[in-house]
Amino acid sequence: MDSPTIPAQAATVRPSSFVDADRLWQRHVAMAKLGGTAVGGVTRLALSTEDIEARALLRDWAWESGFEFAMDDIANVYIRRPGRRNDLPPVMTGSHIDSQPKGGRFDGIYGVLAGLEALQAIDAAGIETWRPIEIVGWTNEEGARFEHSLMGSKAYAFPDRLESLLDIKDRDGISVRDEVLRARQTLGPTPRRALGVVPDAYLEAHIEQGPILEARGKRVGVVTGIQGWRRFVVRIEGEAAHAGTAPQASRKDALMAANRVIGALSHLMADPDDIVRFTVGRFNVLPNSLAVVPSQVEFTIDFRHPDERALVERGDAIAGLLHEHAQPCVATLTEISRETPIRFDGDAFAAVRDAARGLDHPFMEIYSGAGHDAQNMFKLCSTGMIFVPCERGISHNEAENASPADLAAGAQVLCDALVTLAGR
Ligand code: HGY
Ligand code: MN
Ligand code: MN
Repeated sequence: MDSPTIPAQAATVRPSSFVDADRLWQRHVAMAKLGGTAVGGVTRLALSTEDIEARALLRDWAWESGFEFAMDDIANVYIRRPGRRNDLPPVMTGSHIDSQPKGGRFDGIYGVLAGLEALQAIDAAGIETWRPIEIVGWTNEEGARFEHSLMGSKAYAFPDRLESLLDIKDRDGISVRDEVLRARQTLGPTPRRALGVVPDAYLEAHIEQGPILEARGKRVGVVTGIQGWRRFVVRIEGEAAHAGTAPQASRKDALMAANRVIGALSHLMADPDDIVRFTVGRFNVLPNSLAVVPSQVEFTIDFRHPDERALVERGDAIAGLLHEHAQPCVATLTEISRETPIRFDGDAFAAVRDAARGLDHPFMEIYSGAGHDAQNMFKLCSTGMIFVPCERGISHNEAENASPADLAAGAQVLCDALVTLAGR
């Protein structure tokens, strides 16, 4: 059997030296037009028209660059550069294409565009890798439109979940299945990629979405792990009544009950060390009319922690508090998503760390507060992540910003780490 070969040139010139910061930046600028908002942010909700257009743009760039393009049964898209041994499992890298409503230009799409830039740099360096390298653009990482985050990578890592994920509907009753079909029709004949193919390794580049790298003057973060989360939907059923006539004592006011519940939850989640993350991010009231006692409230809980024990203990206490404080209304609690904290190690983590060491950019190890598709890929293979700073740590916000030089530095680390992994 042949052994992996890398041309002599690569021994002296790192492929990362072919990363083109301006090309990478211009692609961000072009992508940001798809769903671009008036103040420079992006609303590119999962499988919306803009999100489907982004897939078509990625396909065009892949083809222009001479790479293969494919899509799977949940509209994750793949850009592939063959290796010498295409029967071997690929090394994969990527991130998500969708954004939050009024989100930023870099959250997610950076990891896809950095992957494409890395592939082009590897091409320019004249390197033939042993394994194929695949860039993936994941569907619905955010869970904003279809309330199940990390969806595309979940279907990839657990293909038996595909059908139930496709059945999830947005608030207008449109299902993921409907929109995947629309993506397929819009893109036209596209090779179909199978879900569940176990890669040799997975890397993901992402903006940090927090303030640490910038504050410490680092250009690159070698990610050591990701905290876990539990996410719930709470529904409180009360009774509509006339605001002018219904006596206070006999009311079943769902909003007042929600107010008591959220107060109790804030107490439960209080943490002097500021490690717990607790958010009520969506809140809906019915009938939402000035002179009517609210009959129903629905809200979400996003609770995160790096320690699984804390997730279990505080998370399991939510139900009891809810029933106690919602009275005389009736409350139901549904856990819609749960992720255990993870620690990166092994070959993928080492490849990122060694690539960062081999370049001149200041770097540090960093733990991720935000969730990423890497959490699902971690269940399949050796996994690592690369962070770059974002201005003032602002993310999930239209003001999100990152510098061309920092974005390029992260793409360089990705590029060298991919060549190492794909050469094994
Ligand atoms: O919410 C998160 O951490 C990620 O953006 N899904
Ligand atoms: Mn993201
Ligand atoms: Mn996000």
